Amino acid sequence: MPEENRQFLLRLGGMSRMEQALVSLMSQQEIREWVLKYSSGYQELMAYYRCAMMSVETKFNVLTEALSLRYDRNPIEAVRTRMKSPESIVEKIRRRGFPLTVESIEENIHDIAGVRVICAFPSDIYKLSEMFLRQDDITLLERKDYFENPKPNGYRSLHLVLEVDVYQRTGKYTVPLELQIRTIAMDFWATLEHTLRYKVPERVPEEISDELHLTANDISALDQRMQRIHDQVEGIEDSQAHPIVFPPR
Ligand code: 0O2
Repeated sequence: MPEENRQFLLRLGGMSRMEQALVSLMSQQEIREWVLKYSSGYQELMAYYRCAMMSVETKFNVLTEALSLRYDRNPIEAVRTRMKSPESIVEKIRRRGFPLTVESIEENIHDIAGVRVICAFPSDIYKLSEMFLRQDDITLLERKDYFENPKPNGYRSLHLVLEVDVYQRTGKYTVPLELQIRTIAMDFWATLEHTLRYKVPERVPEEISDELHLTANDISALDQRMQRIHDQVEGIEDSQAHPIVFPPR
């Protein structure tokens, strides 16, 4: 483990010399377990993020329930949550040149808590985000529309950096969270690509990167075709719909 990471972990807990000596003998996995178990400042911060994540997940579960009652098709296919791993936090804070402290993590990293919503069609992405942002205990901090403006590698998704109200014993806190909304097809691509390339660009040969880019474009074209089919089906349904008359005649 790089010395910088070790120093960061040391600072998190305010450890005694003996504990520091112990940590210096630990493997990365053991340090990770140590952080999760003992480091109170880090733990407390992570608890706030987990609460924000649970709150947003619940909001989407509530939306799922409401939309299932109201329409034949619920646009929410799946809701997933993830907490950024300590390794990924350290990597991001170092890459961006910020100090490795709990305060700096809190101030500078906004995607520690993440919620991902998967939907069937591109148009669902915008419908859902609009519906969600109407809730008044959510504040939009930043919108990154990689669907409209794909990343150079072909990644497409809508990212919303939010501030979520979290109520604790000592009062109300606002906690940042990243919401990602994408289609099933793009989720399939992004999951594979993330494993292969996003974290270790230097190890992925160019021909694989190029191939991945082409597959992202294919997936986007497929999404557009499915959207057109969906719009046509909806058009047919609308034209055949009979007004519901109460009481039934
Ligand atoms: P994890 O879940 O922590 O392992 P940066 O994080 O510095 O790249 P930024 O602007 O802070 O940039 O964040 P952005 O663009 O919103 O991306 C954050 C997350 O979006 C990533 O988290 C991925 O989950 C996803 N993402 C962004 N770009 C790509 C991409 O090109 N391919 C894939 N598959 N996913 C992407 P982490 O930190 O990578 O993941």
